[in-house]
Amino acid sequence: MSAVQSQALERHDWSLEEIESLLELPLVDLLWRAQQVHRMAHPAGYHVQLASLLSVKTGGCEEDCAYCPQSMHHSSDVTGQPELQLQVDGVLERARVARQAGAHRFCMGWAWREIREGAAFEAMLQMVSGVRELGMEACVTAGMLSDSQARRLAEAGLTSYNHNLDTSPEHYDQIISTRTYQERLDTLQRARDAGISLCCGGIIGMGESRRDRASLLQVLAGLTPHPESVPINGLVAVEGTPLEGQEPWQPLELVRMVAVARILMPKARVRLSAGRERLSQEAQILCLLVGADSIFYGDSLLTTSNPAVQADQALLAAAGVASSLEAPAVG
Ligand code: SAM
Ligand code: DTB
Ligand code: SF4
Repeated sequence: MSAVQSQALERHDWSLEEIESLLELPLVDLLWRAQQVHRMAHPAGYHVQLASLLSVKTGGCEEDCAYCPQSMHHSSDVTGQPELQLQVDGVLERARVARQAGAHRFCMGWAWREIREGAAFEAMLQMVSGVRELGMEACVTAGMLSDSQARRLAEAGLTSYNHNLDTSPEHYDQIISTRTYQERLDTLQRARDAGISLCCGGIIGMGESRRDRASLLQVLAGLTPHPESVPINGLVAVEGTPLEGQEPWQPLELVRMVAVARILMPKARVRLSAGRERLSQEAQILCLLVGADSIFYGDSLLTTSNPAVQADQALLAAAGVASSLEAPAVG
């Protein structure tokens, strides 16, 4: 692809109407368009990145995100789990096991409103540099951060900071009251300014409309540059959260969301994230077909379960798609 073609693909000025009409295309037309963009932006063909997740600090979070089982505001709060916050070697051992199983990226989560200074942050920095020394990409998700924390994470070698917008600006106050949309955007900018790549996406199935989904995608595609990774989550409706009784999302709605994310952000890594246990192998293959090029890999997400490693190996084999299995350097 020429530089001119590539620039033409990367727009930041999509209107809400344009995005909404993409989301509403007849499915066969949407599949075709998304595949064309994907193939043009990835001429080397399909390659799925495997990212493993570990919850380093679980539960007891001050934020009130309605979907999250780790919020202290909900009866689902999962505190009391053994904590890994200061166990650098233990975390790195988990990263080594994930690499052995074929993971290319290791993502670590802290159920924090914002990163705190002190021993746990020093340990986080060591975990990041240790994961990088294993030859893996390192991603952290830990809430808001300051400029100096972002700089220190960058110095430790952090590849990517995950901070999701979760939903549209319009639907946001139905979901979270303890932190603003603007604070999320500011956090993303701080990570970006420190030279860390961004992992930023959202969740479907939280009572939002198609227009809300379009609006979330508009904000994501409006970021310059586009986020390097865009996780698309389907709500895992956990008992004890305010969203436990939410009507289940439709698998084809997730396919549509992935497809439009791919069309709007041709080069981003679009990660098929939470909710895969609700998708058949065939629905997951549709997601790959329309441009999902990463999955969370390993039996668990942060506090909920994820398809087994063997099932994912069977999925990639059935789809005929290469993974980043051979990619990590040995270190
Ligand atoms: N506390 C940090 C934060 O909020 O950025 C990091 C951890 S938080 C659990 C990371 C992301 O996981 C959330 O932004 C949300 O998009 C996703 N998530 C959490 N619970 C979920 C659920 N039940 N279903 C789908 N996605 C979920
Ligand atoms: C993302 O977008 N999804 C992941 C990761 N980034 C951190 C987390 C999903 C969490 C699902 C609910 C749980 O397991 O607690
Ligand atoms: Fe959960 Fe993160 Fe929200 Fe805390 S900030 S409640 S960990 S999603």
